[in-house]
Amino acid sequence: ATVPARDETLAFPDGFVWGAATAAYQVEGATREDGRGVSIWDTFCRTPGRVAGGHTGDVACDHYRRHADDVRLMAELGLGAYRFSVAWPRVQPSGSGAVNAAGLDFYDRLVDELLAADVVPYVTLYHWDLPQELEDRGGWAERDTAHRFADYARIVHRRLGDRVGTWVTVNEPWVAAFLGYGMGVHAPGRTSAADAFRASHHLLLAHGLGARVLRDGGARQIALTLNLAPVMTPGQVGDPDLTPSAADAEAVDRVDCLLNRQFLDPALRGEYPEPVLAIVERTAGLGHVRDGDLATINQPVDLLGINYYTPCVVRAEPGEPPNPAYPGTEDVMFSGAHAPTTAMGWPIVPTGLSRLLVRLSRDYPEVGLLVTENGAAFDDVVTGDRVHDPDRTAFFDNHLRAAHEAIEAGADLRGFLAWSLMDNFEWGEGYRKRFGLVHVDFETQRRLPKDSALWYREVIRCNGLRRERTRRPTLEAVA
Ligand code: GBH
Repeated sequence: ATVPARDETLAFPDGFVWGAATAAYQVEGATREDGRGVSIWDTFCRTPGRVAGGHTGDVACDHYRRHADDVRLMAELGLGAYRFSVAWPRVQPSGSGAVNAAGLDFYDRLVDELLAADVVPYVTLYHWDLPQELEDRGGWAERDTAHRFADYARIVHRRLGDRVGTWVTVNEPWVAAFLGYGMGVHAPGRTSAADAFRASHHLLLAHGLGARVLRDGGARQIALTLNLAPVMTPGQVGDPDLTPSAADAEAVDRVDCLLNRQFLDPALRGEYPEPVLAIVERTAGLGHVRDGDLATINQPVDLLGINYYTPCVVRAEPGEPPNPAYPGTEDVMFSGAHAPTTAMGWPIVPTGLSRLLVRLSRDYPEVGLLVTENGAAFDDVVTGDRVHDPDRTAFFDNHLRAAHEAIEAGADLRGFLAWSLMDNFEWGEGYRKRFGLVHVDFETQRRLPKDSALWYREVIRCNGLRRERTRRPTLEAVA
């Protein structure tokens, strides 16, 4: 096969990074193997009623044992990069002190296999699997956890830093803090708004302390990954009946501060937005925000990792009570977008990605941008050895077009990592929601690249998309 001529493709910049991502607890399994300690997700999964179907990550994709095959698969798909996370409890079973050599050995082998296959490893240090012993001492609501994270970062970097150039400190502090400590729908399942704000700050502090350790160790590229969502009014996502009012604009700004700028501004500007400080103060006080913390958090970073799935759609609704787990959201109505949704129920709004990227490059011009996650769950149809998932292909196609538009508008986007390499343990949803490019049969562990994976391989090979969409990007089920 030949690469189409440049003018037949929507070309991405030279050197654009194409890859896919996973996270340790979602794929590894082997939760009791080789000295791994217990994480808050092991505990959460064992608590009745927490995870759909009572599913756990005990086996997951059995990636801990099948890593060599999985790397071969990545090479076959032509991936240029693979973002994975290190399980803290494999490296330090109690979260501090003793190091478990077997745990580090696993990631060491994985990195070597990736490099041998020409797949560049991108390492995330924290993707939500906190060692249980640290949670027993207060978890992210306690400041000490940030210092323990810095020690752990040093240990991992010392072992892998000679071969791994790009490091993500923390994945999605908003989710870890607000879903884990505020709403209780993620581990550790706590429901205190004050603790959620404390956890947010300590996760940011962990990022700063970790980034400093990585920089001192000579890391080439350091990133923080945030779940970012453009905050939009219903009118901006296609509902013709609703035009934003001044009150809507205020609601949008407040929610943007809580969801996005609560993390962007400390990390990239060394300050909390005023409205966030006011909300934190009346919810949790500001005793946990110490002098010098913001300078620590504001370490130079090379990349901002963006996880984008769907916009946040809000409008003003005077009298609407705040979500008790999410103070500051009074007088705001969170509403769905008038758009088709994925199997998660998340509206599909590709323009949200272009809007977000352009806004980030305008407001935070110093930092390079990398999409560290984007993807969708659908109810895939397996027929023999094919998985027809045209909705997923259309999802990626449309989001990549949006990313391309943002690049043309000047956004410094360096790469795109699809979520996810393969179907895996989807947190509170267990195995019922499939985000993979590769289908996993959880009975047999057979891997089967979906049609979207074959399509993605072509995108990577051409470093771009065909100018003409090959099919209408509708959401109609497969014939
Ligand atoms: C990511 O988080 C995680 O990093 C990854 O591990 C996970 O598997 C993946 O997403 C898929 O879930 O209900 O319309 O208001 C995603 C963070 C936060 C994105 C909540 C969607 C709510 C959408 N998510 N958000 S909506």
